[in-house]
Amino acid sequence: MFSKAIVRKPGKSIVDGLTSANLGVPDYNKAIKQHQSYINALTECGLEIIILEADEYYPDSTFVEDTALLTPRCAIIMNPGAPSRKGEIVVIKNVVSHFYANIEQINAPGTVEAGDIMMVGNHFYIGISERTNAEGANQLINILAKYNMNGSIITLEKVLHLKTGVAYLEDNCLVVTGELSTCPEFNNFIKIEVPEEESYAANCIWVNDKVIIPAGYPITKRKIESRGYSVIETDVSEFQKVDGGLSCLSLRF
Ligand code: CIR
Repeated sequence: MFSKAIVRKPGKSIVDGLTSANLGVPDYNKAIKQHQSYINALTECGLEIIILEADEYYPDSTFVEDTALLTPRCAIIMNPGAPSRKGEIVVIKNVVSHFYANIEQINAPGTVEAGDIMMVGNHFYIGISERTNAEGANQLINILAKYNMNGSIITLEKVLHLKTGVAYLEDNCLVVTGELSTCPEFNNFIKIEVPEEESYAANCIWVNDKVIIPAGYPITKRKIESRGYSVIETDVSEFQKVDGGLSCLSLRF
């Protein structure tokens, strides 16, 4: 169960966020409203929300999930692979230090963005992507071992981050799409398959027995509900325009 989440408001500079999405430029005012609705959804799941002010210098800084891994035993500050995002960790480390005594760090030449990390109990799946390299993944596995946790590597071909295509809903159940549907590492899980046309909805989050999914993906919603989860929909279309998934907008712990 989670009790808190850290989020960061989008800045006007979100229009300059890194993207390959081809969905147009985010509307700042709409993004602010959607961000508030996202906070409301997390609150509905019983979380206390720590809201950080926007930082215009970092267009992608609303995607806080990529900057740290918050486990029950330690916090690990990332070294983002995207050069324009490296500085985002300064504020996050400071905030996280209010909640964690054990703080670790991924160091260059290792890079990891935590959108590439999926927690399944004490095990962490780590995607090797354009943002996360093998050196970073190995540093992470060594840090996890110090705290009696472990990790394994999945090499990604197409998705931006591991969690772009897979989410863990607890109870041995995964939501999967695209290249992650056929990944042998996931053979022993129950899988909810997201069809290609709804692939964006594979990035959803389990929060205290509820599942928050992006609005507008009825097939995925029905499939998740039919496994007994209560689903909350929230519109994150402005964040999708800069390749942001729903999970990236918060650090849950
Ligand atoms: C980026 O490319 O870094 C941002 N525009 C989007 C980050 C999305 N994060 C995630 O999927 N974990």
